[in-house]
Amino acid sequence: MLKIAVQKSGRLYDESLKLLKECGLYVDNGMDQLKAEVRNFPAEVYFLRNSDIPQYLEDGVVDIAIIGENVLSEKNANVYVLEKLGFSKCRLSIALPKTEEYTGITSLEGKKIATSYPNTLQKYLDEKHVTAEIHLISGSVEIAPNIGLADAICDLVSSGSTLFKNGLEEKDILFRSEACIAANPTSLEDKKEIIDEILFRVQSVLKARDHRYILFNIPNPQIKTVGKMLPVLKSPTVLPLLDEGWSSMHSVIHIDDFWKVIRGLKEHGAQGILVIPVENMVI
Ligand code: PRT
Repeated sequence: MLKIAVQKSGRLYDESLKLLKECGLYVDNGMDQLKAEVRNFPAEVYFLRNSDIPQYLEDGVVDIAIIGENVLSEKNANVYVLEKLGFSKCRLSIALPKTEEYTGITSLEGKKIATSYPNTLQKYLDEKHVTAEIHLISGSVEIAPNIGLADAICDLVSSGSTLFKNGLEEKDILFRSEACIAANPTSLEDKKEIIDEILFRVQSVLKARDHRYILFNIPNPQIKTVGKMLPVLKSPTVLPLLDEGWSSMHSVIHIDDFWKVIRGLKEHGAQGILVIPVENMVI
């Protein structure tokens, strides 16, 4: 049995369960359940508090976890990050009231900084040879400067709207984070086969999310030119249409190339362009 930890509730919960589902793991979870079996895979899912997961992972209570890199870094957890997952992206930043001058982290020498990330902040200050007073706060860090508790804050930022609402400005980024899959080092050896299987599925799902399947009709004289425009995995599929002189071309493209490719196809006479999401991609 592979033991997988996910956040019990909060920002990581929905995406974590969605990913497991896309990987073909169907979790029978009811409300407020702490543990749930996976119906069709030898695994159990543990629903835990985000902040507790690094310890459970390090102690081997769970084998792998879906967790923010920021938490692993703060807890200095002895675990391996196997794959970044591309969601819950945020940055751990220094922010100050808008009116305060900031010319770099040395501006905070001798100042008070409120944070829920004392270890990451202290490490950063040490690297920069800055001495500052760290005030540990577990929530609503953003209000600290307004109530005179601190001169600056060090907190997670994603959209920046919380900082804005509190009259603060992001000045420095200490750390960029996103959700990842992390593993206990011993489990990586003892349960290598099943962890490899999960990782293989996750990588296929992530790859598929970045790609689209396209198919279109094209006049035969344009096939070669259009073929060169498609950054395909191997070579595009070309099938004859009933209408003489026309073919149907199929390919898979990366979303970053999407609009450029579509425009080029139209310019070369492509018609009936269909774009389809890819569920899984094994290459
Ligand atoms: O209670 P538990 O221990 O389970 O969880 P938690 O309170 O740590 O969890 P939660 O759900 O708040 O966050 C889980 C994870 O989501 C974090 O550890 C990060 O990896 C990730 N994440 C991504 C964020 C944010 N973005 C984020 N913006 N976590 C918190 N925030 C907060 C931030 O602290 C600030 O208060 O959102 C506010 C700022 O957001 P913006 O959009 O206004 O900039």
